[in-house]
Amino acid sequence: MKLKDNLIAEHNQRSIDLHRSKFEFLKTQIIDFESIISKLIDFQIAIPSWALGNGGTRFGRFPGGGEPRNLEEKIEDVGLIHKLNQSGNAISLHIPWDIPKDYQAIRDLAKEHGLRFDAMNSNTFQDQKGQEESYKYGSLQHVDPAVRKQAIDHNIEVIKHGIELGSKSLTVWLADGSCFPGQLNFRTAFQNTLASLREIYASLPEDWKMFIEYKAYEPNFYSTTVGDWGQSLLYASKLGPKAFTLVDLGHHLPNANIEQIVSLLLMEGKLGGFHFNDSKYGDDDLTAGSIKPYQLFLIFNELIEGMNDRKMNHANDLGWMIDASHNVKDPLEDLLQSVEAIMIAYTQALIVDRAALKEAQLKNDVARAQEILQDSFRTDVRPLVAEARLRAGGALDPIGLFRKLEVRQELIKERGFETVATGL
Ligand code: LRH
Ligand code: MN
Ligand code: MN
Repeated sequence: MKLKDNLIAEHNQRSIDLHRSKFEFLKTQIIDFESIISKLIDFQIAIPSWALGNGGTRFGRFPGGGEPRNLEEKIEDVGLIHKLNQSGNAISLHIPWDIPKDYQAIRDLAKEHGLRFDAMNSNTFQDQKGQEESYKYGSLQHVDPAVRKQAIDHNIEVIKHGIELGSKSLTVWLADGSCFPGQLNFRTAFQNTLASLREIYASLPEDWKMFIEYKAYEPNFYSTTVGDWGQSLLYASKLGPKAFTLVDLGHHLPNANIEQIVSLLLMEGKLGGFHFNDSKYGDDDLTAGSIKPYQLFLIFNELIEGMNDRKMNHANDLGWMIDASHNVKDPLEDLLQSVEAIMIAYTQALIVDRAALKEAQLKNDVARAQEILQDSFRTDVRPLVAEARLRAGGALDPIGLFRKLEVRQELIKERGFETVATGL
């Protein structure tokens, strides 16, 4: 299903007056709104291929129908999101869930939708049909070199698919770890993993990055071999300049200070990118900003401070991606909400009075520092985000238009209700 440009323009026309009055009011409170708008237009968030259907939990799955049945339909769904909000111009693939059969056709389809291929994700956390060795006791960490070799070869294969599609990065997330004390030797597991990662690293093209994603627990419940940012940073530092740490917001122990982690990784030049989502308890994979929007803002506050300090390009120098799962909402609506929440947090962080904050910090004026941050967080920047979307050709109200056009109903007609779950 493809949306026509005139539908978006007509929809915008209906609410333009209300938008204008809100925007004019906000303009009076923000000094450099034009430069913020151009930053917002440039800022793009990649959509994971596995988040386009209903994920479910280990207790069940309740599909809403019309889910994409193959890579082509996943690209079409991301194209729909991008058409509506003009902020999601990339798709991140997971291999083997998304193996392209015809590279040229896939590249052409993505181009037609204005999309590029973000990080490629390898999968050594599941056994695939016909696979010789099992990952039950780990992959890159495994005590058996044959299992490690199989996992290394898989990652190299993923890089090859990525090269064909024009991707520039590989994300390695490992389920490796242990469920019980004594199950493995921590140092051997680390060293095996490092040696395996070195072989994968050696296959990276010159202009590629490797992202090492950490996770505190699950599916292993006693230890994880890339369990936190410290361990990820160790691997990334030992591997070399193309290796970076990837922060998935749901992969920390409760109450971790993620903004501080982000700040220090940036300082070390080792922050690679993000998997945005939100959580209350664990790796809940909920809509970004739905539970802890202040945390999301504080993360962006550190990002902007650190990126400006290092003269980094906000849009291109880090990998921005969503990693979410949807149990009770329409996946496309949920993803539109996540992108919006990320854009809002980014905008709120852009309007922080940095000179005043620095002054407050130097004077140990704690109350003033808090006022400055909360003043930005409590500013309703939605008209600014909507203005950027409007100027880029997107819809003023993406979810409103999605519903008005009955996109989901159309997708169900096209693809059926009983669609197969692809991916998680
Ligand atoms: C692991 C994870 C990782 C995987 C994705 C499916 O919890 O966050 O990024 O690739 O989920
Ligand atoms: Mn993730
Ligand atoms: Mn996760």
